[in-house]
Amino acid sequence: MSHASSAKLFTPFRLGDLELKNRVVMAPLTRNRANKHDDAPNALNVEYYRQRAGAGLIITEATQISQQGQGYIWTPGIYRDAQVVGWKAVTDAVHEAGGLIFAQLWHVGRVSHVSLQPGNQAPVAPSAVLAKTKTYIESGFAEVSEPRALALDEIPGIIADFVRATENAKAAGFDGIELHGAHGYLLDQFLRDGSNQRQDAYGGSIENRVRLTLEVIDAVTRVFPKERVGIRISPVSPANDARDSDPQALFGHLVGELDKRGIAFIHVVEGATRDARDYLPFDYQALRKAFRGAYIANNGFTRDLAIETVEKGEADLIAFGRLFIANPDLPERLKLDAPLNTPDVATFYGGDAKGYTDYPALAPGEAVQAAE
Ligand code: 8OZ
Repeated sequence: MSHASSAKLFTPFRLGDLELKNRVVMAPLTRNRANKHDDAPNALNVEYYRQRAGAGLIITEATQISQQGQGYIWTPGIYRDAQVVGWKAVTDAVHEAGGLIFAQLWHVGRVSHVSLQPGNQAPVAPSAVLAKTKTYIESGFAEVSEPRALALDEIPGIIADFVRATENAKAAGFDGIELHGAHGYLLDQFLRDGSNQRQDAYGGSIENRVRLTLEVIDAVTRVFPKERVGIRISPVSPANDARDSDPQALFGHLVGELDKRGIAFIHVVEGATRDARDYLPFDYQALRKAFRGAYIANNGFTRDLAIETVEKGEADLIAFGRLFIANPDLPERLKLDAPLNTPDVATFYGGDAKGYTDYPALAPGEAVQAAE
């Protein structure tokens, strides 16, 4: 097994019509540093993404498709003109630095707080079931608010918001989009029987619970070609109180339907988010085998495990989160087996350049040393 810089992880990968320069993906990472007045990306965010353009592919932090879709303070949006302008500066910088970047499109559903919602209304969800989870608002951590169930005639509006966000992503120069179908947010809430108690066409059977996600996929692939659309899922993660009685059957069915649609990738958070990879038994390779597009694996990968997983063909691409926070030049460091900077948890969410754009890349001398 090759653990050298010649490992497959460091070789190019063809994702649809795009050529990724390596198989190291920057995972979506919530950093809460958008403009405070309009949730638009700013010059600091441009610098952060530009520094990380050595990734084979960057997936942006989760980006709300509407104000209703926002669940945390100072996360960026992609529904207003100023936000599109802000994102255009990000994509320009990444492209100039030789990178590729997809926008992660997000509706939080019930994981929100009235203070973030239009008119301080209740957050929306498949069903009026409160999630046992916290969010953070201007004053700090807070329990999420009681949600209300979306009416059947509101669902086309949710799909329309995803479509508008996708049009905006295209206008902002993104190479594609990833739907946030993970971590107990709106699409995941519809998927799972722990949060979806609807009795209409969007609830009940697995076929009904996957309906919204597939309708969104069908709608956004009329804006971006299917080769430029992916989705993130987290089959067993308990993040944000996500629960389902049979994740293997649910996600097996979903991935089969995604395969028929020919989208670019599934991005799978294996295990519990930011926690154990073997949190619950689940056959991830069954999903990989059911899907002809690319498989991006994520969650707690080390250099060795990433190299091995790609070498064995168990994933095409590996997404790194926390290591990319602390190491702007992560692919180069991994390739050289150079030392890694340690991420500082205290500066993950919110703040300024500290813990955001001030992690050092390897100096040329260090790179030479590491290579020896
Ligand atoms: C950490 C903090 C807030 C949000 C996710 C978008 O878990 C998030 C998120 C992560 O997908």
